[in-house]
Parts: sequence; C-alpha cells; structure tokens
Amino acid sequence: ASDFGIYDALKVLGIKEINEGSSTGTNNFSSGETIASFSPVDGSLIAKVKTTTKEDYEQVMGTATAAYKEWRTKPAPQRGEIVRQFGDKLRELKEPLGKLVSYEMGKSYQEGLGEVQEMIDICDFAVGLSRQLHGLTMHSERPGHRMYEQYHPLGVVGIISAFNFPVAVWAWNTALAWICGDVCIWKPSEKTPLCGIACQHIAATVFKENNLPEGISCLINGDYTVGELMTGDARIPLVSATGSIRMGKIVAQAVAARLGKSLLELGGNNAIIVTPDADIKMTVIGAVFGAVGTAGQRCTSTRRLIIHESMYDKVKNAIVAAYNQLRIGNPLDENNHVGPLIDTDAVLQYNKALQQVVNEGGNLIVEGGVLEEQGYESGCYVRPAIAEAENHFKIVQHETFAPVLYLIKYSGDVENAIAIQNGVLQGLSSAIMTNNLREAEQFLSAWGSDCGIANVNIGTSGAEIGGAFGGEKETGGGRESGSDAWKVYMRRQTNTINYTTELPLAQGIKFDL
Ligand code: UN1
Repeated sequence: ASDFGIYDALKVLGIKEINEGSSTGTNNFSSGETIASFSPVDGSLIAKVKTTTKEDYEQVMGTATAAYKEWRTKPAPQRGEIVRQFGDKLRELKEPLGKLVSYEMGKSYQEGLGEVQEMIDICDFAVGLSRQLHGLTMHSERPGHRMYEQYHPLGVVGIISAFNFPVAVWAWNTALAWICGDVCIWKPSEKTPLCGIACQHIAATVFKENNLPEGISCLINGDYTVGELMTGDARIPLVSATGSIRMGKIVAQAVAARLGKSLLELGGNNAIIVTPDADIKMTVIGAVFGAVGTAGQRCTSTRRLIIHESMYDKVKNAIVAAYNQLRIGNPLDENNHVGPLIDTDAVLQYNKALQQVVNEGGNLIVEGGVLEEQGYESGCYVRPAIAEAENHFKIVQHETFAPVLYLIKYSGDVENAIAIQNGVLQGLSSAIMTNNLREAEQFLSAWGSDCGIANVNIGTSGAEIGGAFGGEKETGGGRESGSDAWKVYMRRQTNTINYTTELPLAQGIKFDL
C-alpha cells in the first residue's frame, strides 16, 4: 500500500500512530475499548481508535452544549464564512483525504476524490445558504399587526453515518447544521473510524484558527451502543442517521419515544427501466456504473434492471460483455474498476444472495465468486454478478450491499415496468432510459416512480448535492443536502407583533373587560 502514498496521506491528515496504540480525535475524549481499522484493500491494520464510554459522552455533550451557546449568537453569514474556510481546507487536502477514504473504505481513488468533492460542493452551497435562511412574512387579519416567521438553530445535532460514504454524508449534514447555528456530534461507522478522525482534525483546525470552540464539531466512536447514547438523549433535538433499514427502525423508534426529530436516509432497491426507446450505449454505462461502482455499496446502487422484452437480449448481451471487461483489484490503482467489499462479513452476505437467488429459481448469467489469487489477500474482493430473476423473489426484495444485479423482464406498456419498479418496500432512487417523451413523463408523474429520486436517461447513483437527497417508504422519508433540506436543522417560529394601542383578538372574538 505504501506504493500508493497512503502513509504520507495519513501523516498529512494528522493520523500519526500507525499500527500501534490509539489514534483519537482531538476532541473526542475517548477512553473506552479499542477498535482496529483494517483496510479491505490489503487487509492491513491501519490504526487503532479508542471508543467513547458513557462518561466520555457526557464530556462531549458538555463541550457541545457550551459551544452551542456561543455559536448560535454568531450571525449566519459569519458562520458561513467559517464553512467557507472549512471548504478551502478540504480543497487543500482533497488528495490525501480521498486516498484515506479509498484505503479505509475500499472505493476507487476516483470515487474517493469524488466524495471529497461532494464535501466541497456542500460547503459552497452552505456558504450561499447562510444568507438565505428565509422565512415568509404574512398579512395579519388584525390592523396594525405584523406577522412573519423566522428560523432559529435547533441545538446539538446527532449524526450517525455509514461506512460507504464515510466523509460526504457527514459533510452534507454538518455544513448545513453549522450555518443553521447548530453544533454536531458525529458517530461515524466503526468500520471507517479514521475517516472520522481526519475530518475532525480538519474541522478543529478551522475552529482554532478562528478562536472558536472545537465543540462545534464533536466526534464519538464505537458501535451502535454509542449511537444509542444519542438516540435516547433528549438534549439532542435531531438525529440524522444514514444506514440500513434495520438500524433506521431502531433509531426512529428511540428518537420518537422522546418526541425528537429524526432524519433517516436508509436502504434503497433502485431500478433502471429500459424501454424499447432506450439508448443502449447510455443504458450500459449507467447500469454498469450503478451496479458495480463502489462495489455495489451505495444506497443508490442499481440493484434491478427492468427491461422491455423486445430489448431484453440486446441489453443483456451488452451488459454481460461490459462485465467481462471489468478489472477488479486495488482501488488505489486507477486501472481497476471495482475494489473490495468493506469486510468479509459483506462477502458472506454477497455469497448468500447468490445462493438464494438460485434457490428461488433465478438464473446466474454472470456467476460472480470470491477472488483468492495474489492481490486479493484481504478476502474482500468479489466478482460482480448478474442474475435473471423475478421481482417477487425474497432476495430481490432485499437490499444486498454488494455488486449483484437482477435482470427482470417486462412486457406491454411502461406502466407495467413502473409497477415492478414500485413493487418493493424501499423508495430511494429510480431511473428510466427512454427517448420517448410519453414514457418519460409518465415515469415522472404522480402515478409514476414512487421514489425520492427519479431520473431520465441517467442511472440511479451519483446524485448532485444541489437537490434534496433521500427517499420514501422504508428508505425513511428524510431529505439531506440541497434544496430546502436545511429546514430540518432549524426550528420555525411564528411571530405576531402588535404596533397599535388596542388589543384586538384573532377570529374577531370579543372579550370585553
Ligand atoms: C449513499 O450511498 O449513502 O447519489 C449516498 C450518490 C451519492 C451519494 C450516495 N451522491 O450515489
């Protein structure tokens, strides 16, 4: 791995104690058990990290609360200026951070850089937004009265993020939360703790340079039990959680039990509909990148291709031919298309899915398999697989976080394809490949795709930060990132001001004393 400059990258990011002892964030007070971060790229131990105990957590909460009192008094555009500086630091550190993401998580270096670019983009977005936290003004029904609404910060926001986007999802949340006047406590995935520490260091530097308390950004480490400290904590008005549907249901119930707010961004079961009017070349690029990019570990990864029977063989053959060209290997080597899965547990799930689709009557047309030769010693490299299947299969209904693509045939009109596409419990991303205006507009209509994201002539993954990101049904209903997603990080207040010497009541009610 040293050939790829990973150790230099770690040094620049302030992660010093490689392969020994602990490497903790500057403000995470962690004193609990140690977790080790292994790279799925080559199986080596990168560094160890101490986890957060309940007592540590109380200390973190203390710094966060104190920081909030200061941060919320700063005018929003000034908070935007801090986020601008944070974005500039990310620009400087894009390569080392992209490299760490690639090495600790296993996605390609290009995608690691892309992820840091998403962070930079959301910072830019947040800077502009810091002057646009608009509320409305209304006309009062009473004379000499003024009515308007304003948005105030919420407080301490909890962020739970997943291994697959170990830095960008935190930034989507935190850049918005910060300009809104909130402070954040982040629990990154225990599978990618070093990405968390690197980001914490970058944020801490910016706060220090501006004489601001580091508690504006706090890091806690560990597994779900550490996350539970936040979900059950009434001092955290909003918990934003990204991860599995299973996790999301637990988080949602814990937060709802104390009537807190949660923002959930959970699993997808994303499909591309390929109609008789599809452009085959575009379809192949969109579907293959969607299915094998990030080794199928995006919540937006393409899981299902719903192909019109008249196009079925043509599309199938083109996709299989593309799969035969795929190079699988070290994601830091830019010649490779597909890197490893996150760990051997994920490999187990991948194997199970392949077994199950066959058991349910599916037909594996690209067999897949675990790679074992030289260069694959981590045991996490698998071949992307394709199975012909039916939508009602249990395994097709389930999100497997691995490069397994299901081909499903439809006949007749596009409504039939839409019914299949909507016929799952998840509702994140969806796409249609067509040059037919009627089909495209039907897909986008009220009786079309039921997902939070619906694309025409684009695949299911790779959304830009400017739009609101998230999905319906078991995907959890949350929206992060662009558009007006910022509103969830603030509390709305309606204000009515009387500038007369009378006190008329609303609805014309008379109450004479
Ligand atoms: C995720 O997988 O959790 O749209 C986020 C995409 C990326 C984000 C994915 N911009 O694929």
